[in-house]
Amino acid sequence: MVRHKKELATTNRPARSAAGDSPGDPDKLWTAEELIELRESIEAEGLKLEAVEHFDPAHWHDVLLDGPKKKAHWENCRTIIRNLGRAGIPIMGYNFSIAGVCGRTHQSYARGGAMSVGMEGPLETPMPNGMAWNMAVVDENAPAGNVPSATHEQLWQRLAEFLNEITSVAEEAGVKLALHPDDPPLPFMRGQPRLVYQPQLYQRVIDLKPSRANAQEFCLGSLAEMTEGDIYESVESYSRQQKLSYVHFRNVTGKVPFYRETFIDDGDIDRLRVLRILKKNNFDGVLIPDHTPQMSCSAPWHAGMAFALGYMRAALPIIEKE
Ligand SMILES: [Mn+2]
Repeated sequence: MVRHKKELATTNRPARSAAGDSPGDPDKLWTAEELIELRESIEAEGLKLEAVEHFDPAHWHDVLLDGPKKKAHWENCRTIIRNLGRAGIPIMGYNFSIAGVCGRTHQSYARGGAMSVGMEGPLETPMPNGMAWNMAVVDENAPAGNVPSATHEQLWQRLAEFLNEITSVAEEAGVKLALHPDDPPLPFMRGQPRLVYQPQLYQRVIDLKPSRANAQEFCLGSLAEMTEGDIYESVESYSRQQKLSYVHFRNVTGKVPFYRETFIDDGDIDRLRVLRILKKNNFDGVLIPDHTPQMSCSAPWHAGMAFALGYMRAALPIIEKE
């Protein structure tokens, strides 16, 4: 395997907060007014706001960690979901993960030496106390030491409790809870269990809480990185069940723990085949690029996203005319 030397400048990704990967204010939940303002600012540009992606770890970390603030954090989630509903935003994306997105490497993996994300083997470093969802500090007063390893059954129990506490509120609010699969999808990361690290585990989530509000943030990249299953069968099965709320439309080569994120036209996934399955099953939600390799120019992240969006804009009419 060729080793590359360049490192990704994290500032290339404007979606992050100025403070980097830090949680927000634990006492300041997103208000309906703020969310309405956000939606209206997007509509003023002739666009529609379809989803908010992820709770802030500051607002719900003890739901994931089964910590002492769990009940208050369920209430935070209910409040945020109600506020989304009031603001007319129909989808809340989330990733039910203790360790979060972690353990990837950033190097010039993609075509033309474009900076991209990959994996060079599993990350075994334990999670220090006070950390949740790969955010450095959710509890500044945490004692020294590491977060004890949970089991898969404990993690599923936490999800079951969460869905039991939240789903009826989401139904009333007209908001779908859209679960992202694990990124990267290994059974454990940093000594913590992962939830959806094989395609069939998504079915377990659906069956755990039958509800129109229990839906998927369907990440093609993470699903293709999984060691079992077939990406087209996954798209077929879950889109036929009408469980896709929106799709992360991206491409990869390889599988965990050794894979590379590629340009949309350059990986293992046959994009048009995926689009044809979605069309057959009447998927009418949003496709977004999620993330892409970054091009060498003054706006690396934006150029990569523009390339993916251009590809998608060209592909959709081809599929629609068939
Ligand atoms: Mn994704």
